Amino acid sequence: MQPHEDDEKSNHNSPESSSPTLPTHERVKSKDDTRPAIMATGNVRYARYILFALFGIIVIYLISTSSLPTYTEPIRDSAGRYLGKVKGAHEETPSDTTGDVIKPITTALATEPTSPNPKYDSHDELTSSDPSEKMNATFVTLARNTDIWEIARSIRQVEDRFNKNYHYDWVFLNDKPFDDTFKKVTSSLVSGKTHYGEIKEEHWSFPSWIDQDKARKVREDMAQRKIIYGDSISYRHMCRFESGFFFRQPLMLNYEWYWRVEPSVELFCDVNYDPFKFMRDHKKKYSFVISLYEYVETIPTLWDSVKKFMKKHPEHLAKDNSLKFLSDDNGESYNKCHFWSNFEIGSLEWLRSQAYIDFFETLDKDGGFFYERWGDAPVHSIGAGLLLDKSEIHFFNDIAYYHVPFTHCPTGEETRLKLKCHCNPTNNFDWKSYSCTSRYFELNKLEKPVGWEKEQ
Ligand SMILES: Nc1nc2c(ncn2[C@@H]2O[C@H](COP(=O)(O)OP(=O)(O)OP(=O)(O)O)[C@@H](O)[C@H]2O)c(=O)[nH]1
Ligand SMILES: *[C@@H]1O[C@H](CO)[C@@H](O)[C@H](O)[C@H]1NC(C)=O
Ligand SMILES: [Mg+2]
Repeated sequence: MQPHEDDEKSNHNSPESSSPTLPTHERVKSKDDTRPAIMATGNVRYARYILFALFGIIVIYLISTSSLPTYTEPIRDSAGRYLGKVKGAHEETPSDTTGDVIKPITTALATEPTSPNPKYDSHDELTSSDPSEKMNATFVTLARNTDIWEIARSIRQVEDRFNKNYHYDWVFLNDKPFDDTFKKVTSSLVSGKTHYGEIKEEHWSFPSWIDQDKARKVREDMAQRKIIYGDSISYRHMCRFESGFFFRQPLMLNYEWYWRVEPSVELFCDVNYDPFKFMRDHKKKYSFVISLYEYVETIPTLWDSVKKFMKKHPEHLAKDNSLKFLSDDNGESYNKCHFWSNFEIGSLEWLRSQAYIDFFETLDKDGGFFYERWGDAPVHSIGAGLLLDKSEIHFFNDIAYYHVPFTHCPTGEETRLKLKCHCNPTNNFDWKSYSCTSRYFELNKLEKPVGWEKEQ
């Protein structure tokens, strides 16, 4: 972030600071030349030079600082101090402050001769969204106390790139009580309200119908085959919880929309519009930034359960669904494509719908969270793919994201420059062969962003 901010500042300053300097300097000279008789001594002349030079420097200083207040402040301060200041400022005039944030960006680009001359195209509606109209939405993070420094990194990026202008709440969930350090640090970083929930036993344990011996043997076998997290019980509870329970935690019932954030993720670009509002305004229910193929060893019979559900509940299947994103043989088998669920912005109301609950419960009864190692990513994705119309699933090209080991860096230089992205576009995963995003584009008859071929 630091080098880019510096670039932005020097780009912005150079035309403004050099243009006032030259005329000022010339004026000093010509004034002096026209009055040689009055200003006789060299000393007086020197004094005037110094005075004018000082005046010039002050003018330049005022111009440069007054046009860039929103950038210099957050960079200098530590997390706590930064928060204190910005919180206060925003509480007073939330819409004004956000106006300040947007204004310098547009003027900087407009006056900069070598700027890429950005048009606000599709972003026009987005940048103009009114931040004072707050959505009924929250960030949500499942974490352990030991994840504190990793989640702190994630929060700081989400705040710097987006939430410092919007102040959405943040819900933290844990199967154990959060400790004081976790609460102190996270609440100092989040600009909205923070809430901490402890997950009840039924949502983080083996259901009664699971055969414990069978489950244990699976774990032993997966450990031998070196399947990642294959021997872990807690990872399975986590996947089942994220698949079927996070959205019905008491704290989550207070919201309609969620944005999931995991420890150690990165956001590389500014998000200068409200994605929650975008989702509502465009009738979206689920969204993603990265898609890929699932590791087949973890879900060998998942699709059998899905087929069972489709037979049992045909009434829940959306008419214009995304079955073709999930299957290459009209539903006979699963092609393993899924949206990566460590990033999600979605509708809690949809997850709480009878359709999704029936879907989850059918899967849960078959026990694959424990007899295999079903992930919440394929579960959410198949749910979204079958229960939602395909127009209700959104791909956020402009939200740049990293979770080990994949990066989504927006395709299109114009977008990257405008949003002050610091990701390397050659790391973008979207158009690589192991990504399913091309498939999503083809199914939805979307035009791929200009320049995608160069990122294959
Ligand atoms: N409270 C709690 N949270 C957990 C537990 N295991 C995982 N999580 C959280 O669940 C989410 C997913 O877990 P991760 O360990 O990131 O799993 P992953 O993303 O598949 O794998 P990584 O590559 O390790 O990130 C993260 O937000 C974790 O903090 C657990 O046992 N207890
Ligand atoms: C937000 O949504 C929840 C869930 O639908 C609802 O109970 C709550 O009243 C809503 N809050 C506001 C402020 O609208
Ligand atoms: Mg993770």
